[in-house]
Amino acid sequence: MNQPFHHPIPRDATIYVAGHAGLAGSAIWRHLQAQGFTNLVGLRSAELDLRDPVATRDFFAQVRPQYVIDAAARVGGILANDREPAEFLSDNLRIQVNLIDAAREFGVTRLLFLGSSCIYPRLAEQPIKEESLLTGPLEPTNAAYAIAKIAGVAHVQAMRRQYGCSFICAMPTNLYGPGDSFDPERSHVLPALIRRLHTAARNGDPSVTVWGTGTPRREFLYVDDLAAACLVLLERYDGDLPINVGTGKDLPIRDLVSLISDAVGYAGEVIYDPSKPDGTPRKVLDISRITALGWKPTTSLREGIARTYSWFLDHCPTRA
Ligand code: GFB
Repeated sequence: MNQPFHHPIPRDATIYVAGHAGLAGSAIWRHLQAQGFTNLVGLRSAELDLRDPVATRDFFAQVRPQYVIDAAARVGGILANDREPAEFLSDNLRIQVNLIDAAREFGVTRLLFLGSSCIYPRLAEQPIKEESLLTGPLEPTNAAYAIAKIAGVAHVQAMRRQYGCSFICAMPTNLYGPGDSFDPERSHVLPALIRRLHTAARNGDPSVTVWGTGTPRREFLYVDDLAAACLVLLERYDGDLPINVGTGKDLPIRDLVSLISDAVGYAGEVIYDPSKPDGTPRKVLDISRITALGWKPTTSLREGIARTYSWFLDHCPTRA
């Protein structure tokens, strides 16, 4: 029988959080600090462009991180992914290749690569198990991003097989929370709707437009729950399969609209715009593997939306 993997990380270990200023990275940073880690390293993209192999290698040679969490990526919602496939493919491939190669070269003890649930086939059996990877065609609106992330998984698996690196992958579902992008065109659906419905409520608009048909189903994970999952995986998991991180529960976009309308106090009409893409019809993860490791999500969608809305009110211009 396999022994459970148990690798407590010393609290003074040098941990590099790539992408520490982003939605996922900033939550991971907060969680590691709260757990007593004292030697965290993070650089903004203006200080270190991870698309540059020489700069990335120089950084590893100088800082010698012992642990690496790769939360650095070009990300965006359905429209940004659909309109800019070249950058979503190229930037993400370059960032992850440079990080994973440097981590191997400089003897990083453990690396966690973050992917996305969009790596799975568009019509994968639901809830989606990790084994579904590469069993069918991808959703076209985010195929470029997905292919980059699948290459990252393959790279990590190759490093494990060829060099014995103790590197692993996690596949989070759609994330949201404090620090998200609320850009009306480029962001993901949850922050986009917080902003749009908030603005409509404040202006007393009689109607708002929501993209697509409202029927696709999505799963949403509060980003602080992802952060806790990352530490659990680094300390308790060492295998080839990417591990799903989600809630295991999904809902139609129409129901998300209702929840957000309640949170921001919008009572007007909602008009659906089918000229905008729906994307994949359903995407909900099977989370039995990570729950067996002792992690589970703790933030309900209603609570997470309330916290995210509060963050939005404190940080984003309300004249939007
Ligand atoms: O979050 P989202 O952009 O990405 O969109 P995906 C989810 C659903 O929300 C789609 C609808 O069915 C959209 O039509 N939607 C409604 C909206 N109104 C809006 C709006 O104002 N903005 C946005 N963005 N959507 C992403 C991938 O797919 O999932 C990324 O594109 C990434 O690569 C992410 O993997 C996790 O869930 O469709």
